Amino acid sequence: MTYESILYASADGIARLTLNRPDRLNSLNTAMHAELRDALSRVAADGSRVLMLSGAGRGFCAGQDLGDRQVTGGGARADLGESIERNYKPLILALRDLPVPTLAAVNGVAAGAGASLALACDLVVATYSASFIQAFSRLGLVPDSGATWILPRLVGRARALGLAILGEKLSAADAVQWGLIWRCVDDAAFAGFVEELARTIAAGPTRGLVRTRQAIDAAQTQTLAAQLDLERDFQRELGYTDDYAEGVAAFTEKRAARFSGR
Ligand code: T3D
Repeated sequence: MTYESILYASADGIARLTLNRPDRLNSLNTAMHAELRDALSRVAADGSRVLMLSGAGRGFCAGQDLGDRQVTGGGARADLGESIERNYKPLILALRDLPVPTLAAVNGVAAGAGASLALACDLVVATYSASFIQAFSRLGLVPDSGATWILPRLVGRARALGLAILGEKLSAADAVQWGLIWRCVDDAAFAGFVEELARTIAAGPTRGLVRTRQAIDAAQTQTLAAQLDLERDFQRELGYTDDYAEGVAAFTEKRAARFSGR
């Protein structure tokens, strides 16, 4: 598939996926959704060990392209449920189920489903000048693309509702303080910081890191006993991996581990 709305390249174990409609703040249209689905299906197959998601230009992603939602004469209505079912739900699930760790490099504003896209990643880092906006209430909609699921889990009910009802801009610095994202960095240092982070993750025990994501997500709905069972099962599996053998050998030999993701 030829990409027109995104850029995708994989090298040195890092899959770099860039939303690439900068004049529309990388808002999501039907073509971009199709390209994202295609690119995400390639990530594991091309040997990548981490996915880095970012945006071209000054924004990360402004959510749904509202140019596709123009209502003329106040009469038109759209089946947004169909749009969620066809595009947003598969996108968030594909990201969440990706067999490699995911890193959102939020280079600018992330609004509406654009914020949800970032928050679906395992690590979210942002420039100081970036911001997060639950823009949905400005349109009379509910937060979507997993926002109602992830927001209260990350920041608690009071802050989730405040963000969702008021639709105000949350600065990257406040997003860190609130526990919405992992870290924010000076704009000038951002590119180098995310590159180094992506390299670190790609060189890590990526199979175990994905199991870690799955375990933490499962804990949202499980009892402690069920979670202990899941940890047992994952640990049993990981105990047979090359990465575990390498980790123990590296510790014993007092050297850095060389993980393979196997
Ligand atoms: O519909 C469904 O399928 C249901 C699913 C919905 C999911 C959603 O994401 S709903 C939420 C949709 N997104 C928004 O409501 C955000 C709309 N954008 C904004 O509020 C602002 O653009 C921002 C706060 C994000 C950034 O503001 P600012 O001042 O930095 O930039 P700007 O000047 O508003 O935008 C720059 C350009 O991008 C501008 O175009 P122009 O005037 O230079 O030709 C603007 O129209 C365009 N743009 C920004 N966001 C969108 C967009 N064009 C289309 N769709 C957008 N979402």
